[in-house]
Amino acid sequence: MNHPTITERLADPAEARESGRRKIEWARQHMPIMTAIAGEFREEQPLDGETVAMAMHVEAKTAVLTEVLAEAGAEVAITGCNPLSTHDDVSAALDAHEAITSYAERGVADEAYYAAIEATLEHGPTITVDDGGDLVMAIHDEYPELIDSIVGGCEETTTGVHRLRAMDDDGALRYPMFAVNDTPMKRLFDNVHGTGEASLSSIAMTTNLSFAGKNVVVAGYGYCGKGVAKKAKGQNAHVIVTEVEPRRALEAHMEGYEVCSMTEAAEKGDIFVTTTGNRDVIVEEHFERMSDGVVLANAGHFNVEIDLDALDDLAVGRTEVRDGIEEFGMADGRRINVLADGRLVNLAAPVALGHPVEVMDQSFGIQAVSVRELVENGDSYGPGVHEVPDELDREVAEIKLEAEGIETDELTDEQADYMDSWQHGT
Ligand code: RBV
Repeated sequence: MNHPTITERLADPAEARESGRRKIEWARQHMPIMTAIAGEFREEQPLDGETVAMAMHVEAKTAVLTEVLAEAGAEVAITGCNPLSTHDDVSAALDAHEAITSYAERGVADEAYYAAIEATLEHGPTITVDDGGDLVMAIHDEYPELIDSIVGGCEETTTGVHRLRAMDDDGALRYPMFAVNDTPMKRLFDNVHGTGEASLSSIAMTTNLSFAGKNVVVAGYGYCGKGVAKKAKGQNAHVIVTEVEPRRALEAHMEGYEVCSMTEAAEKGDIFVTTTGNRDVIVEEHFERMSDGVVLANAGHFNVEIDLDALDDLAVGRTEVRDGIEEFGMADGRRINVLADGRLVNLAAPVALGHPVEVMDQSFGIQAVSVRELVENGDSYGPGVHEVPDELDREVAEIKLEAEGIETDELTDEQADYMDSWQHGT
């Protein structure tokens, strides 16, 4: 195991640790779900003897999850799931914890990025926690010998779950994986509000431009696209949605958004945000139609939605016009600005902080109870993709409602019977 930890790579790890620690403490203060789960985990030590490997966006909220898993008795090895989303100071603060090793470092090239994933796996995980599926892929491709001792894993994001389902359909997935992304407590909040707010705030902070009065093109009207569209409308933009799925296109239409093809949208848009999870969403024919000064940002997991190779081919020059903004100059004088190298803007822009703390509290609350479930009942899940049991999702929702001081009604026995019965009519 010779890949260096973040501590070994930093010039002043002590200073970094101190700054990272403050970020983590701030996040933890605003994470009532994680605080409640941490209390239970410290007392009951459900992960005693387990080794958890994580590949996630290494910043303050993720650090809270990492520490809570360590507090539950696990040894944890962590690395990034995107070369630009790591906060080195947070990574250093995590690495200082006796049960945690962090290999995450911001801005590393591909080779070091994958070497860090391998270093994480050298710890011999019994549980994996992924955002995008890199650990699961590396295990199946290069470390299949680990599979026998792995109880299971958790996947955070839509793209990762999509990859896992494709793998499962091919009969290639060899251990149980929870689709954390698909739970209501994750997807209805993180994907919608988290992606919406964090993407727009990162774009605003990076460009210092307003959304008001602009044409904002949102590619994809899934959960993430809905969030981006709604928040952009809330900031007085004219929102244009592009879709490939007819029902989603109609849904966007009935929400009052303009819906058209990307070919048409390319001519109208001032700011473009891709949220599809697919590749080649904005390509050469679109770049050719765009106005001078447009801003392009991606909010999907991978940097494949905007065809940067084609844009580079068209460009006569490339200039970093502001931190996190690259201007591609076209032969006819138009300028096309790309944020954060086309990587997910809410995490990879230089000023990005990731999703708001409150939504990550929910997502990571589900991660924590899913890991606990794997340890407690892992034997009952076969290889493949599994839904997180609904009672775990409810458990996390109830902790949050209590923390917010929100009371809900309860079904009476008569109501519960009524809902379960098929015999009642008029
Ligand atoms: N995400 N993590 C953060 N740690 O700040 N922000 C967003 C953070 C996750 C989110 O859950 C989404 O599913 C995934 O990043 C996409 O990679």
